[in-house]
Amino acid sequence: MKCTRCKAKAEVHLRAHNAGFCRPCYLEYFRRHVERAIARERMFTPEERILVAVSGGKDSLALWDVLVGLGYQTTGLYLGLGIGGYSDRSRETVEEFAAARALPLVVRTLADEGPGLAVPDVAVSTRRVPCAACGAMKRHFFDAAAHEGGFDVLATGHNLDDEAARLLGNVLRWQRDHLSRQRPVLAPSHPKFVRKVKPLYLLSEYETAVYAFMRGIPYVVEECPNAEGATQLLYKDALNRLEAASPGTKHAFVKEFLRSAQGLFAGDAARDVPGECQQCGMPAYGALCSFCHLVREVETKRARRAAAERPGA
Ligand code: Q46
Ligand code: ZN
Repeated sequence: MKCTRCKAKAEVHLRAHNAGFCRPCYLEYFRRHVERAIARERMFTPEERILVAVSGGKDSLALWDVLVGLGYQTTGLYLGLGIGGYSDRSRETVEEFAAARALPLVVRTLADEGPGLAVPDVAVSTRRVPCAACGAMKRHFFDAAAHEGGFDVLATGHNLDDEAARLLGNVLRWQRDHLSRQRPVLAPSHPKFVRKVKPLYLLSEYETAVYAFMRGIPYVVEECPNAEGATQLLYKDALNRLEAASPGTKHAFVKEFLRSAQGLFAGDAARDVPGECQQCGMPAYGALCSFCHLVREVETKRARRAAAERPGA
């Protein structure tokens, strides 16, 4: 196959777009695609400061790389989840990426926060599934870091496969409140929140992997061990089968939802105006935000367990 742009020998074939690209043209295609998404959705401007949440995986590092290449002002944010060797390797990868390019990086480690909040420990203490505990803590630390650092925007590396799987899950259960927030740009609902954006929302996992490979970005290939068996993977698998039979399905699913249906749910989000958490001051829908609730639960349950284990108890 020949490159769709320059007619040289193609190195990558994108069935969903019925296009092929040589290496330089592919990198150009990817950059332009991100640039157009940023402009079309008014995600941010060159004057704004962007905090990029990086996990060490291909998507977030490809995003950071492409934003730097496009000249945006970026800072990376890495949150150490405390998930054994997986977290150690992710942190190393992110630190090496930032150091090699002299990019600013903020690192927070859950094990060092509050009473010690490594994901596996919090999951055991609160009898939650690890991903539920992890999700609540990630949201809190991302929001808090963006607010404390005075950033304008928080960018994440969610790609088309993530968005399609999330959409499928939301549609299967008709979760109107989730559908109302499923957008590539989320305006802040409180002065302490910042705008949240997903510049890769229409680029597939395959496309970001090819970009990372062609740019020579070392990334952590292994998935978080807790991802195994997650419902999200089941949806991704189903969508991959549909995509194989009918290329372009994922793209159409997400794009058409945003174009024709997402607005129908927008009213569901209008009521969501949070107050402030009495503990940490971040936005909250009750007296405490869900993160501070979680921390309190960890403290109470650990204290109870310690008391029960004391000799003579
Ligand atoms: S939520 Fe769950 Fe992820 Fe957290 S515990 Fe791992 S799989 S990292 S996206
Ligand atoms: Zn709080």
